Amino acid sequence: MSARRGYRASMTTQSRPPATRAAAVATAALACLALGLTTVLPAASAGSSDGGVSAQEKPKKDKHGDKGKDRDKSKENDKGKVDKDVRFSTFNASLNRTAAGQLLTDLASGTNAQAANAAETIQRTAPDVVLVNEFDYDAGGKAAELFRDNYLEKSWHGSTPIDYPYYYVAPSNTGMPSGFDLDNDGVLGAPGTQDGADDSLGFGFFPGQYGMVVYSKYPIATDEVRTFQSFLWKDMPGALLPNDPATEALADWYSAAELATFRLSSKSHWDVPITLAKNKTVHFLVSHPTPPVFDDGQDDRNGKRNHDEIRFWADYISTKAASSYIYDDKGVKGGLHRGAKFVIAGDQNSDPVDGDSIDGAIQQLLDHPRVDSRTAPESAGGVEAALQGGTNVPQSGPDAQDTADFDDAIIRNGSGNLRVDYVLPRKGLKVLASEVFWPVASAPFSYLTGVFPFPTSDHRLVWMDLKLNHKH
Ligand SMILES: [Ca+2]
Ligand SMILES: [Ca+2]
Ligand SMILES: [Ca+2]
Ligand SMILES: [Ca+2]
Repeated sequence: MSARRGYRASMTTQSRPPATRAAAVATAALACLALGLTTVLPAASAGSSDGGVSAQEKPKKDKHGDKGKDRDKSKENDKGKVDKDVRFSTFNASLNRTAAGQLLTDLASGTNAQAANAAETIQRTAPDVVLVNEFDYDAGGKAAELFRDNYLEKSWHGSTPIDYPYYYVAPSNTGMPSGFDLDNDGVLGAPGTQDGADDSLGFGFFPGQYGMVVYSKYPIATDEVRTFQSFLWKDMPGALLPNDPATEALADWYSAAELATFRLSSKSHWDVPITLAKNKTVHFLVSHPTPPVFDDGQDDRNGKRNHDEIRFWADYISTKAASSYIYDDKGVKGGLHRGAKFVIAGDQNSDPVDGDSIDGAIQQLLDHPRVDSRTAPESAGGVEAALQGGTNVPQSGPDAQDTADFDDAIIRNGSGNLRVDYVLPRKGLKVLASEVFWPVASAPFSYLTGVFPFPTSDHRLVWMDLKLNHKH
């Protein structure tokens, strides 16, 4: 979901070639391992409609002669030599729909223009590992497979199809009935209504709306994935629990009974270990904290939840003491072990200086002693888009670092364009290159980003190349 909607047109000037990259190298076909893994989640909340966790490996295809132009000379071998970099990416692709099952229908058709644009955006930037935010969840992982088979593996406007042998999806708190009147409007919202969406464990009109999926060219250690969908907000020490301003008691927006079921994550938080080679694992830490907006009133409960959803990863990668309160959906306690490599990715819905998130929310990660945030991905298109004016004018954040094209109208309290999508590596992982995929209007592929109403998404794909040895 976007922080804001509504919009004006943009203008054109300079041009810059987008990043391109060759498809995967040839590999012999492997035996098909169709893993229908199911994880039983603890019954931590009323009305849970959690489905199973899905992950899949599929046989790799022979792709002889499918090399194309390589952005990196070190990739010019296809003989199994080690290459030097891995591209991590985050992309809020707006592959959410208004009704359950609609995304499946769109993806099954193979002809949905917006899905094709989302796929082409991924193809043109060719990440090795990508988090897709706003991707409606279904229990069988069917949408993830249809998007891969019918869109990512097809050519659009002459693009090179991209092959992801691995993906991971799991349930989301969005649209899951809480059984409580969480927005305190006096009514328990019915499923599928606006109030039902507001009263859900995470904002959503049906279970799984605005979910997410990870695609990878490298194996995902599915057995070692940790999910934090059921972690309760109240179990975070010093949680910014919202206050009902109409009462004298503090931090009482949610009743004790509500807090006993209220989950921290508005969607889910996943630690997805990516196996680059034997004993070479990178933990891809992904989430999509709630926008700090909507009908909050004085309690700013979405801003506070956003802050603490971001804080979760800050604690997870911190000392044993700081992460000791954390438990995952299997009941395993604690954070990431100290030596582990990680990349944090996602639409964090927080700009470092502009927008409506709580001051310091994203700095919990940007200024974290174990995170290297020195490289902020940039684009020329973000600079051009700031000419939309309005709220963009008084903003102080660098326009080149913006990743989302939000409403700029001051009269609507539009947030303007913001930096909200991040790929943040652990300190010590060398950053080789990075970009926000946002071509200026006159440049190739600007038809993928466009202007409101957007052809693909109001967010831009962000990628970062990290120096990491790996096979093939
Ligand atoms: Ca309500
Ligand atoms: Ca109060
Ligand atoms: Ca805008
Ligand atoms: Ca901005």
